[in-house]
Amino acid sequence: MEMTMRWYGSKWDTVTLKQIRQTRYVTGIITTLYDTVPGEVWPRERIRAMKEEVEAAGLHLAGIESVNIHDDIKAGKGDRDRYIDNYIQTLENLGKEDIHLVCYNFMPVFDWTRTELARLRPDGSTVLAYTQQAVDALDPETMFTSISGDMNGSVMPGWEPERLARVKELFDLYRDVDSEALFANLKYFLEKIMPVCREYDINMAIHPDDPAWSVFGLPRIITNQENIQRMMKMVDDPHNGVTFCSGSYGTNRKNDLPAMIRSLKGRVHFAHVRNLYFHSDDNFEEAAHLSEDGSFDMYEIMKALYDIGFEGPIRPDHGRMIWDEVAMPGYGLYDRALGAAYLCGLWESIRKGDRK
Ligand SMILES: [Mn+2]
Repeated sequence: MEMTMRWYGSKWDTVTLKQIRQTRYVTGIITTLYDTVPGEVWPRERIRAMKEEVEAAGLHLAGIESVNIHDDIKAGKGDRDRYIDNYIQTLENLGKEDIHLVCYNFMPVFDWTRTELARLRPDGSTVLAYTQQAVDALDPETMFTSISGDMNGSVMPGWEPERLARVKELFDLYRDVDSEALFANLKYFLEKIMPVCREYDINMAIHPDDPAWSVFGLPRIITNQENIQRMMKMVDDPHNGVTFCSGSYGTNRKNDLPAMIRSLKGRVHFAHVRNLYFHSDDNFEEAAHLSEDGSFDMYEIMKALYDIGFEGPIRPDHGRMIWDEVAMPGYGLYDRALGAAYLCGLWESIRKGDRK
């Protein structure tokens, strides 16, 4: 595996590539062209410039998170074929620049959803948190306003202000899209892009829905072992794979995370490993990566990745805000660096234990 960290680009991120390199644990960068919008073609020159910037800092560009999917594709409407052609062109440009991993999600309207971006913990750190009660008390527009107003001046991925203006319109677009239609639209998309993925050996890694259930009545399908197996089988190509995100699948406590990883042997192309602490089934907060601080057995998660022969990039996911850092919620340097060090330590002990 390669330890990586998500980075939004020098124009947006409070963390520098130099700082990431100095963690020493992290050698790879997961990034994106943050100022592109879903549906547009990523120019090859900009991809090359992004890669050169990462490499000039002594790091390796390990993959893209994300190339976002236009809502017309997810809803199966309007100009989806044109947007799929554009997506294929972007994949081709990435492939020509020797980039072979693309993370994406297929969530209608909302990306990941939290109801608090800075819940205070007893030690004075703050974390992202979710309660179903808070979601049930909000309408989608209020949700958007409250999330986008609480980001330490940053723009959160998936919560860009341009989207707020379109929330009503987006809900209309998905009015008659149920889970079955969403599966069909995902299949349609994947079948169209697989040839270019095969040609350039690009691994597509779908990110699970977060939380792993329907919010505001919108369908969500990448939520559990049964659905993800259905997705793997419906387009049965190794390039159709997953981002295994423990913090997203783990929102549903019925999901057995190590067992899910083992069922996805050969199809896990990217891993997000983080921990959650549950107050109840639908009230959770993002904990330190350390097993004891949350509800997941991080050793067993890493062991399952090791046992399936996982060789892709792995990254600590959202971190707590600690040591008075001011950064994009979830994306400060300090706690993610602690997470990276911890995950590297687990990996080394698992690897060496295996040799005995
Ligand atoms: Mn994730």
